[in-house]
Amino acid sequence: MKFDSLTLTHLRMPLVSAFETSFGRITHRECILITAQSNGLTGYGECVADRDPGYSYETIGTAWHILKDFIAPLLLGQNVEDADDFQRRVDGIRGHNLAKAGVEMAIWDLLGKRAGKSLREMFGGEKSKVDVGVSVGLQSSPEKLVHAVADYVAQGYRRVKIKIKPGRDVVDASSVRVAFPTLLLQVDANSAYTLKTSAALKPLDGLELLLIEQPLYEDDIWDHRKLQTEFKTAICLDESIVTPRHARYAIEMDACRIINIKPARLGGLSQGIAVHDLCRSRGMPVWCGGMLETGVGRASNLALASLPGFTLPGDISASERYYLRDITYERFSLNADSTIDVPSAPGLGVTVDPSALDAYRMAEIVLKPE
Ligand code: OSB
Ligand code: MG
Repeated sequence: MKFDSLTLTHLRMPLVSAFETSFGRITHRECILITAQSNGLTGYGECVADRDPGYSYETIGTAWHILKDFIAPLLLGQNVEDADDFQRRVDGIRGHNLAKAGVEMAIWDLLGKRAGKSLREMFGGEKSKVDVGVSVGLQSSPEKLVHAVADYVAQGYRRVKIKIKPGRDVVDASSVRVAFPTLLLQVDANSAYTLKTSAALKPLDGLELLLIEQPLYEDDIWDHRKLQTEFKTAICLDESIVTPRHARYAIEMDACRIINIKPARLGGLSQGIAVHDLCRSRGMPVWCGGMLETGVGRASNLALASLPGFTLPGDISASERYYLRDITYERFSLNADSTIDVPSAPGLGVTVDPSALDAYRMAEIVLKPE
């Protein structure tokens, strides 16, 4: 597959409601849409780096730089066979997984379109619809949080994740648990605790939570092992797992009992599949995380989550939970059984609405072979 051009489009999109985590509050989400042209076909990819280095060290600015100055020159005018070939080419670029993953997604879209197969078919995904939940940000009070959760439950979400941070953990989670005694409920700390301050989380162990996501440092798998021995609730790692090797370390150390797979964090869909395969062979349950993706990234997450090892509901919600107007013509909606359909058209199975790009574009650059 010859790369004729790569277009980077910096988008800034208003969220339906502000999203607050332990690392910050956003009212708009930014991302870089990657458009790859090859032999008359167009492939799309989404780089989920945000404006600020909160979740990841990568930002729109660093991803733009790495994409333009390091990744694009390795691809333009070149024949890239597939995702493995892409990974070999970018192997010399240390880190910057969000940038790499955006391009790999566009490659998969092109490969699927060329073969006339959906990503789900290309991956060997077994499910035509996947179980999903909703991720609810920190609210101004526990009462507001219960209201927000009630609203999502009324919409049909059967699994809810709430964000926590020091001082906003046990009361928040208990309030939701009291209001919804049988709801599938989990919490996400986004690395906001230390081994010392995590003692405050102990009462969570009595709330029948599905899991406690990434309580400690993003670069520390060992201390999560120590914490897991003190909790009967499953610890789940998100930020800590940035390569398939980290997944193996976590499994071998018993650092967690569940892993959140985000292909962006791992550097591409191929790496997400590798972690899925490893976890499946070792009996480690996984689920698909989210990064408030547009319809492009959401299509990609749905295809990945159709693989059989994804046994827990993903952070993949309906389009209307995120954006009044998305950049794809397709909108994803929640089925009555708290599932979302996996796209079946070739590639990602979505089409980008150019007028939406006009509404959200902050900057754009078209890169061509020298
Ligand atoms: O930690 O899972 C996270 C969004 C941005 C950055 C990190 C996270 C999240 C979410 C949102 O929880 C999940 C979604 O896309 O619905
Ligand atoms: Mg998380």
